[in-house]
Amino acid sequence: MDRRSFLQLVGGAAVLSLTPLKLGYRLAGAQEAKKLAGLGLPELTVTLTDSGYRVSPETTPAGWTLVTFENQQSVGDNSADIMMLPPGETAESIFGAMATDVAGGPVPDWAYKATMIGAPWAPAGTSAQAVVHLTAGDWVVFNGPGPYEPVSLTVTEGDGSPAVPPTLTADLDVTMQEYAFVGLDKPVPSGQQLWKVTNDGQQPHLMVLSHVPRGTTQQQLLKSFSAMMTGTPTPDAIAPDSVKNLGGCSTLSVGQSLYLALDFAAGTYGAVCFFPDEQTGAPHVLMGMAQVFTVG
Ligand SMILES: [Cu+2]
Repeated sequence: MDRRSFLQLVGGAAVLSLTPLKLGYRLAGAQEAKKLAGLGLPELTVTLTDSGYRVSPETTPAGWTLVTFENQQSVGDNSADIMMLPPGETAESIFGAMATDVAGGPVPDWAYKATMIGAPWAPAGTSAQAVVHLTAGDWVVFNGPGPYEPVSLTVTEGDGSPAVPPTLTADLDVTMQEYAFVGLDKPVPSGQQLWKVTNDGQQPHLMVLSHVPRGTTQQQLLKSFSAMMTGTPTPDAIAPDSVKNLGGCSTLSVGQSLYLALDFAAGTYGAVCFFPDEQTGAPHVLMGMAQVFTVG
């Protein structure tokens, strides 16, 4: 597998599960939403419809920001990439590069260097929330594999709000690195919770959370994703249609963190990264970046 498939791979999760989740997961509830709204942070809504993205407002102050991702598409699951434009690039130059990639070009170097702060992942017809950190500058909201125009987001100098939201405490810290999710080795309690997700590695990473059949093992999860993505069958694989993508976050660049609101029912889940490796071009899941965890 080479780096040309970057865009398809980053959005690969959307391809794997086209059915909105009906079991095992509840959306971040009203209680959690109220708690996050109560922080008094600036709010940003990113909406994805079948025709593309919208951001509201289009100009927002720097600092920690409550992002609501509304997935108003009719099928599938999705997120948004929120990226500060790399030096010397414009939305047009990036969009042009993305279009070239879809046609088979290499993964552009800026994909590994750009600042990307993550956004929540949500099945069609649902919404999800996260608290993310925006710095002043010109940003774009886009989606590699989707045929959507990137939309601009202008972040103005803030009022010097603190680097860490003062009243926000995570229930769980999850760290992404090459090639692992650290912090998911113990069972996670069910119900509403806030995860702090940090990229402590040397490459960008993302986290798609999927409901998988009860009792799925770590080896089975890795082998199953490998089979799904390479087309090579493996004997004890779980069926692709039993994997339901239901949340997570889009790409975080090196050193970035976000706070992700989640609400789990008891069951077995997998955290998976599809970002293409800088050296091999293989999605990180093929290099072992998938973690089974249990809830409840
Ligand atoms: Cu990764």
